[in-house]
Amino acid sequence: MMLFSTITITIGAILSAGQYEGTSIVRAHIENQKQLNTLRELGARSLDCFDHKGSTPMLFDDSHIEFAEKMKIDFEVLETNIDSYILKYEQSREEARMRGLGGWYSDFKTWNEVNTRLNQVEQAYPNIASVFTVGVTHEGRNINGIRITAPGDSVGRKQVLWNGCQHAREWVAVMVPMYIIDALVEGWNVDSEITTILETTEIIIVPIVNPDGYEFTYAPNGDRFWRKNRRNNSGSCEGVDLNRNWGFAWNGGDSTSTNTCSDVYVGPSAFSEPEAQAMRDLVVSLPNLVAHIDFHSYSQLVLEPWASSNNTPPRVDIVKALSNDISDAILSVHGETYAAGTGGDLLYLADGVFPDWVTDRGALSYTIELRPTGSPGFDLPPNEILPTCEENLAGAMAMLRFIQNSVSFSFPNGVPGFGLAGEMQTLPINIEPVFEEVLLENTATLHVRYGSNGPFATRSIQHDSGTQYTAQIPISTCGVNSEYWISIESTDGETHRYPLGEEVLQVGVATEIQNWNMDTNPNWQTSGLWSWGTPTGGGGQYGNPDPTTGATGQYVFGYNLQGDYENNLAEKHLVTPTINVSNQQNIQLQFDRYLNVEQPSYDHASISVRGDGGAWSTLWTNTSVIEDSQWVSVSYDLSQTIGTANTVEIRWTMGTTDSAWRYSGWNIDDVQLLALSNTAIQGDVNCDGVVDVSDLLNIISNWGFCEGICGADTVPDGSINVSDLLQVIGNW
Ligand code: 0X9
Ligand code: ZN
Repeated sequence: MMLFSTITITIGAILSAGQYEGTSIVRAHIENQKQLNTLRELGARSLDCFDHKGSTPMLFDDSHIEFAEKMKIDFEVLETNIDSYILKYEQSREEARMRGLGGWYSDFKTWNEVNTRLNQVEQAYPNIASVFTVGVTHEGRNINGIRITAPGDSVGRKQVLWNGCQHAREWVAVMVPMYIIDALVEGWNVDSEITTILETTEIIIVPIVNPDGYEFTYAPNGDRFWRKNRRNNSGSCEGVDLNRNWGFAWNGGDSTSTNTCSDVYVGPSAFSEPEAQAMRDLVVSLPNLVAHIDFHSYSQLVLEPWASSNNTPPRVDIVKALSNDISDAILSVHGETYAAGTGGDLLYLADGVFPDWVTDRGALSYTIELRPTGSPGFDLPPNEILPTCEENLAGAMAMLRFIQNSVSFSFPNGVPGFGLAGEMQTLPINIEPVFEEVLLENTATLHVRYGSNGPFATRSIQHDSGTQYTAQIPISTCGVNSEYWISIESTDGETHRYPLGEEVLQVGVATEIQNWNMDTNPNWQTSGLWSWGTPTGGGGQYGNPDPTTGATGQYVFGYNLQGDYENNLAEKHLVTPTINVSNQQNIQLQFDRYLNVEQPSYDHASISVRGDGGAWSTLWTNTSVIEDSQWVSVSYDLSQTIGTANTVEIRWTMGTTDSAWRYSGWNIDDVQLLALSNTAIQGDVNCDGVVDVSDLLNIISNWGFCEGICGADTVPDGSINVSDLLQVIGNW
């Protein structure tokens, strides 16, 4: 249920006509730092999240156009009538507000509307939410925050800070923190996870750090594209970039300027601005601050520290484990990609930013750039507000979940969906303390059972070195899924568990239908330059060259083992023989891939499948450029595509390709066709489909130690004993 379901209909402020007269939106092609600096000094503003070299949308007035022409900076004019562009956007907002889909989140909200809602939340949930003033701006507005935590003594609880809108025009960065507030208060005593989290954690949210600037972007005589605060610089230009005013690497020269007209003006000194001071003092007042997110828009990124350099941040593995968790959680909601990485890798370096200052104080701190990825930039269509909020709530929850456990568990190769019946599935794990715990490395334990009831057997997890461990998950012989969780103890006597609470991970059971390890030539049908042999490390005009061996052994099937695929290529296929799959269910294709291919506007790589000799259907095709630099294991579910067919053929395709840019193309190895079992019965030791006396007898006749995986070891603890008998009886 949504809070406050009444929809307020307010007509959005419509900018007075003529405000942007003499200004155009252009696409500038900036060749070097000098051109960029000069444009910046002249106050030409970028409509990317930030100005940069290369091709970028910018606001140019006549003086910028004159300068660009003189400096021979290439540009195209995209829009001369900015006022009508803004008017159109205002109309789309007004319509969205009238339609009211998404309730409060149907349209962006002004500073006043945000304050009203904060106060409503406090009134509706006085036990767990309290509004407070973080500080006061140049123009005398309050910067408001809200604290959310379970009733009772909150001293010693972990603290988390989320803020939005250091940058005025990044409107969706206000809506996301508001939505998270709603979800937390509404989840209290309703959602068990949120309730538990609020008992151990105090969450502080400041939706609008820069209310003066924010109001200016709505004001009739304001400026929709305003970024900075509203300091009066006593000259022709106002404002300081709050996200350049922080006292870590302040005015360091990476995307900073001392020109008051610049959008990245650093201010007269570090922390010169009341907004930055207020947020700084808030952070200083949080003794247990463990994690922070500074929300911005746009580009869809989860940015790790440092912003100011390419140095490695403290606790880098943990920093990355959490940013990957956040990015994965976001992706899982609406399929939107928010790449995780550093500013240096994904965006640009920036000095004097909020998260660097927080990182330096020892907390985990990130910048999240919200939707969209590019155009239309800050003017996110109103119907994308709610989905953006939903996916970032998932990201915020991932952060809360992560810090609940003071130990981080991560899986460098991911967690397996299935393993082979009767074999051990190897699972590499990284285990590392997030806070100050010291781990007892030899206490790492796998808790595993077949099926979803009965006791868990314990097996020790091997400690390899440093933070690296390897677990071996037993996969049952009769097709019952394995459920497992992992634990480790620390010197303070605590046990840390993954996943949290009572959750478990599951791995399915697969049996092999066919397996081609490619060590001998399977003589599949080929066309073009497809062939079996040893790859030679050739090619790589773009992307990476071919490998020099298989994933295992020396041989592979590849497209041009000598080098790159050709330009202007028609589709060239590699086709397996017809494989009998009658009576098999849930068929999976798994193989090792080493693929380099240009993005699909130009070149294509794909996999198709057909059942019973019918029409080919595409199982997978590249949706972006692919540049493998190592073998990757991939798997695909065939069951939807082939239904109940009795035979199947699989086909890999290289092409079509366009007339330029060659890549090294497909290499494939260790191709397996597997069937996933879903009919198995727990306790059925001999796999005959019933749990009966024959299973008891089987256990008794195998009584004792079990080497590897044994059918009779139904509680997979490596010994066949009374617990196995009880398991069979329990499932009779
Ligand atoms: O430049 C900024 O302040 C942020 N981007 S925005 O487009 N919203 O202005 C990015 C700050 C963090 N930057 C890096 N980690 N490089
Ligand atoms: Zn920003």
